[in-house]
Amino acid sequence: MMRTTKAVVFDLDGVLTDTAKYHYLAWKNMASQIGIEIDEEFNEQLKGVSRIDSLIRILEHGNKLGAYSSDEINRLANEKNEEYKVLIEDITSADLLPGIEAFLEELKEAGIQLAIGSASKNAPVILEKLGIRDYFAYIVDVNHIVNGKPAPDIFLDAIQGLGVPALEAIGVEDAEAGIEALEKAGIRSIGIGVTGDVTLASTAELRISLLP
Ligand code: B16
Ligand code: MG
Repeated sequence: MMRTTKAVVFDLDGVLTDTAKYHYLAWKNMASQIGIEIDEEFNEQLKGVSRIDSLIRILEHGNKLGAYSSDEINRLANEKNEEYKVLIEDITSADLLPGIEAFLEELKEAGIQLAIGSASKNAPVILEKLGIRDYFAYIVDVNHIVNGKPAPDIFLDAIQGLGVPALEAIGVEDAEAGIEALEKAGIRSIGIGVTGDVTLASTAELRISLLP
């Protein structure tokens, strides 16, 4: 059977590497400084969600959204990001999630185009640290994207960047917001630990044979 998939768009955090634990730690510390406690269950809602939107959800959770001006919100988000950057400083290729390197190799050999559709402004730096930057023909620059996940914009930009129609692409995501964004973009999904068109428990199960 002919494979119709010409492109794979990867989410980063939670798919290529587990930076979610560092996002959580940095948010938890920042939130507790302003008297808001968050736990791992609440943190699930922040996965795939942009930096500012994550902070807004935290402030809402603590009933403090009205207490901060937009300047203060930007300052708090910056503070969190400074701590996050320290936490990710020592990331190396040893931090790739299981099976990722083999899957990227398999896709490259098959001539499938690869892009990154991450909500993270830190994505380029993290890809360099992981040593996999060169696999990707296109990396979405979220600085130019107005609506983050669950809006489809990030993934629409990714396939446009590759020049591949939605029907010939598939996205790999670990967050509900990301699966919803793919759905709205008309792109099929592989969910890692989350329900997608194909659902996997772990990145170790990623194989080119799963692609339509
Ligand atoms: P940054 P993904 C997302 O990355 C994370 O899941 C989310 O927790 C984070 O808030 C967001 O990136 C923004 O990250 O603060 O580095 O710009 O899962 O879309 O790769
Ligand atoms: Mg993710």
